[in-house]
Amino acid sequence: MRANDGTRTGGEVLVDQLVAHGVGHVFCVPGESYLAALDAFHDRNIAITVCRHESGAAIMAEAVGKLTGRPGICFVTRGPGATNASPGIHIARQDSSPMIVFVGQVAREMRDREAFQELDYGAVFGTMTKWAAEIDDAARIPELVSRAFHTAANGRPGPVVIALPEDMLTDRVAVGDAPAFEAIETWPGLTDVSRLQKLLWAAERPIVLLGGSRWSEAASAAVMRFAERFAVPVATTFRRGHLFDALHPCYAGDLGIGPNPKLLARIKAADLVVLIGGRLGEMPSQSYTLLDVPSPRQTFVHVHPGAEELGKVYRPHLAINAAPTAFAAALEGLQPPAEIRWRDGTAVAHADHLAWTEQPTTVPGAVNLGEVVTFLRHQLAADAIICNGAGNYAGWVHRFHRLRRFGTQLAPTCGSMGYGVPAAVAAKRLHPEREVVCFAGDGCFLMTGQEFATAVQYELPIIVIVVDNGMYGTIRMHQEREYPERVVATALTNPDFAAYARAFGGFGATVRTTAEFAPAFAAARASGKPAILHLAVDPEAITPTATLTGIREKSLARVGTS
Ligand SMILES: Cc1ncc(C[n+]2csc(CCOP(=O)(O)OP(=O)(O)O)c2C)c(N)n1
Ligand SMILES: [Mg+2]
Repeated sequence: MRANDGTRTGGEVLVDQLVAHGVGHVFCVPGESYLAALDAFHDRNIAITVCRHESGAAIMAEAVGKLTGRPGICFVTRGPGATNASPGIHIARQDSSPMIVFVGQVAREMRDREAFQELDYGAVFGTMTKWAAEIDDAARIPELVSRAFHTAANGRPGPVVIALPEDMLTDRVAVGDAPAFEAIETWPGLTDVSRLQKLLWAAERPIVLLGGSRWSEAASAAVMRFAERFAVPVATTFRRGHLFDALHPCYAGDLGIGPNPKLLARIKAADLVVLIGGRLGEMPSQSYTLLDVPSPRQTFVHVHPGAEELGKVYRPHLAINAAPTAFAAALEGLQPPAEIRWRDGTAVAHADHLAWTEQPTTVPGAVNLGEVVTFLRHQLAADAIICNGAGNYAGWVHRFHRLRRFGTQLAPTCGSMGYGVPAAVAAKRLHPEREVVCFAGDGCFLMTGQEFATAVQYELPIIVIVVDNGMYGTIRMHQEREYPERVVATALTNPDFAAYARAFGGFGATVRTTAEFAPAFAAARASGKPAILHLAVDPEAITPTATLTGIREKSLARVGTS
């Protein structure tokens, strides 16, 4: 119960800061270590989602950061709660998503005795976060929480961990709220823009790559207008496909794992590469083989909101420290050359992309995941949100689904399994009016599948497509490549995922042939419940273009001749 003497508990001050900063959703697993903060939510209009595991809560918060560009918030208890949250923190780090994790902490007078579940959060999360701190004085909550929001969202966004000693949260203080935070825009300078103009005018074969965070619908639209005016080909980097309309005439494709070889060749042959927002990390750079490190042969322009990323791996010819939101607006001021020499090449690039993604490949087995994905392409509205985690199954989703709009993709660029289900729960919680479809492998799904219970609890009719090949397929593929026929620890004995869904109170159906998918999907939709469609796929279908046996035989032949 709130007092009326002008004082508030630390917990109340904390929750009031979240209100002040415009937080609408919080994800948590409760703990006795932050009861006073939990209690303060009772009187405030913030939606709380209680989860089944802190990894789910943290991934949901990261997904909110990814979708909205504003810090996603999660609350977890000390020790095991905090360490359970670490996947989400790591994802926020690598995916540059703004997020704040509030963690309970032992009372101040017990610190440094290794009290119950005590951890040194600065030491544990220091290298994974942008900032890890503990609030010792309730009167400083407004200051430090304001800093947490700014730190998480500014420059290259990322995670912040704030530890809350239990007794601090019950202290009473008289202190004012901080004003709402605003992420700081980083604008390109006039000389940056004119130098870019000159480079574009001098180019013969330019290409633009989009990635990273700090985008918006308006920024994505501005880049599309720029692309149109310059007739320049644009590719999106690993799991950032939603930044550009896949059917835009300038779209050259998705630069992810196993991309269109023609796209790779085009980037290698380009004389100007303009990377906006991303880091071009190990996956999109094809293990750092696409551009030379540190000096790309192509003229390389790197636009990034974090100054520390510029020159970190690649030495740019032109480094522009700007957020994509601001940079995209500045693109409106650029003038295309009178004659665009690369126009025809762009048309070819888009045709190559369409050809690569149009028709599902033929694969062994009765369920063709490519056909399932292309079926959904025509079924789902353009604003449907597609979620996935990590595993070979995702290769079909990234290749054959065509993302048309900003904010329709939730996927871990850091390849963390278990991402899809919690991300889907968060997306549906934020956007109940939009359809949310999650793809998960059999391995991926059971890492965080218990959050299906959260979907049931909050009546969130997400549709989860579990692609069951009875194995950690990606690792089996690598195993057959490196150690053919020596299968260790990659086979999985799975439950009946459709029955799992029903046991939780959701809708479940098993799909054994491609033809069974459409009616199962329609029934899932019609049920109005969270749903799992259990796809029994053939383990031989290891990628859209390779079979397990094919990979094994190829590597056996290699071993035999070496
Ligand atoms: C949290 C986590 N643990 C382990 C890995 C290593 N890993 C990458 S893919 C993969 C197997 C994925 O299996 P599944 O979800 O069934 O998809 P499949 O490859 O079979 O399609 C593993 C274990 C990872 N990326 N993330
Ligand atoms: Mg699998």
